[in-house]
Amino acid sequence: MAQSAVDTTTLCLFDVDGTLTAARQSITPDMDEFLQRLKKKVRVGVVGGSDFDKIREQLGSDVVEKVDYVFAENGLVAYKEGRLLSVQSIRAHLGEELLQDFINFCLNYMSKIKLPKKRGTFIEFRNGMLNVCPVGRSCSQEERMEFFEFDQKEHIREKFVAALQKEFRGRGLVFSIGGQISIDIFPEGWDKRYCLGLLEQDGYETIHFFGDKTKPGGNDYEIYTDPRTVGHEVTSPADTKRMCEELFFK
Ligand code: M1P
Repeated sequence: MAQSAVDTTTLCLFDVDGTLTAARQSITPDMDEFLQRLKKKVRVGVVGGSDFDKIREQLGSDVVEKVDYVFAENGLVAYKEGRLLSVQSIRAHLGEELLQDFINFCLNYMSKIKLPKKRGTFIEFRNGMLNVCPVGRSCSQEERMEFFEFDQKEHIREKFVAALQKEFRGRGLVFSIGGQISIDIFPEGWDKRYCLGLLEQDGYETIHFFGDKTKPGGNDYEIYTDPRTVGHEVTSPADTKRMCEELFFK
């Protein structure tokens, strides 16, 4: 039986944590196989807030071969068809003065919070964003969950974001709560919509976006509501698969 051709006018773009995988976990074999099946129907890409190493950890070291696009750090590090397309630098964009003001403020603020646990790597300096983490990125999975639950009760990150918004008003920065333990910081316009600019030259007729943090303040909100995408809100990887089955396999 003849196989139907890939629809190259349609792109499905997936958030990673909570959409293709559980938060910071590896993709399941079932979901991995599903993406390969989907790739025979339409073009497939991923857009994560995390850096490229974390996306590879979660989706596989061959992720750039497995999907058509990998947009790490919201697309600030971009791969297309297995090759590096572009890299943006927050260091050059913001300049040392603002960077140091920001880092100093965060370290000072975090030094005054008492948490159930504190570990190491409180600020992760990435290509296109800074990731600030009160518990410390080197925490264990157990300590991560402990902080996450504590944060839901005490609103540690929401209060931190409010303080950052007050301190850095008018200085062109955005603060986004994307995952369980940290806050992403990047220049205005460098949210997940950044990758849509890179896709413009490829002339897709339809770009479907699937994400779980689609409410205001979530790191999928801007791309989910952008007129250039058809946004789909999902609740888990299983829900993402179910929705795609409905859209592309029925
Ligand atoms: O993909 C969502 C977020 O994943 C991680 O968040 P956390 O470690 O807080 O769960 C981070 O990589 C973050 O940058 C990213 O937005």
